[in-house]
Amino acid sequence: MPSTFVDTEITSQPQVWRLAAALAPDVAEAMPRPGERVAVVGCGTSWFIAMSYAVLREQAGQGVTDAFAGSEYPTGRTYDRVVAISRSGTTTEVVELLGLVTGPTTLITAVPGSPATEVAGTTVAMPFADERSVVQTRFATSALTLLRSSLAHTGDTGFALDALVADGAAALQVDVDDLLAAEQCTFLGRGWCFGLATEAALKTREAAQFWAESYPSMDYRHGPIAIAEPGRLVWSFGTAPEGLAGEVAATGARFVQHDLDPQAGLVVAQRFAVALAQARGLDPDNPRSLTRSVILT
Ligand code: F1P
Repeated sequence: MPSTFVDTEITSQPQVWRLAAALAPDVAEAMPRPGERVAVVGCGTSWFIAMSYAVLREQAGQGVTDAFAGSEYPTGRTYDRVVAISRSGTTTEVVELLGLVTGPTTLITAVPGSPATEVAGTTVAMPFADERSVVQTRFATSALTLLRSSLAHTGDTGFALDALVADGAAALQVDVDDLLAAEQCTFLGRGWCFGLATEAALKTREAAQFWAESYPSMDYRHGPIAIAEPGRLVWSFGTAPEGLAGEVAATGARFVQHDLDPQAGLVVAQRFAVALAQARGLDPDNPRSLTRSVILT
């Protein structure tokens, strides 16, 4: 199998997460303070990372945190800070929104000097997490690592970097080959894991043109379970609701779950997406119809 940029980027994640976490104390001034009302925005993968962080920050008791797609930010509302996540810093919705917001803004990006940095109040740059593949993997998880580390600096969240890195390394060893014959996958998660499930589904659609869906785990019974049948996967991030594994098994679908930090669990799904793409003869670095960022004219 030819080596791809995304393979290298996926594999580098545990090491790059350490770099992202090490940045947290240096950029504390740019990050949301406990008690602030915060909106977190991004597009595509960056939005899903925003969703995960928003739940984690609220659960940590650090203040109201809402996540929006860049295009859906409610301009009538007032927040103490807007945090934008954008690997490229060129995504039109994000650049326009940062130009529009009058209060404090923080941009988390891989690229210093991008158009978004020119309109952001403060920029946190992580060039070490940038990627050659169109499909995002390590920038997204590194941004999440920075955000999780920042929360841990301002409160007791139970976040342990060494445990995360160890789980990330373990995720690189999980066998995904026996999943590749599946014809469909539904990813599930509760709380902050719903953002991860949504990202996992996007990854398999982007990289492999594969039919993948995502739902909050508890909502899965409210209709989507009708899709489950033999030959399909239901893949859960984090602890699954009581009884769900059995209900899925009763449909004949395969229930998939890994006993890892859910962020490391996402790494397994990234590897699944890339392996699926390669099994289908696709180039996961250059998916059809996609570009590194969406720049509207
Ligand atoms: C966001 C993004 C990617 C997506 C696609 C288009 O980019 O939506 O998540 O995979 O390639 O761009 P960015 O704002 O994080 O650079």
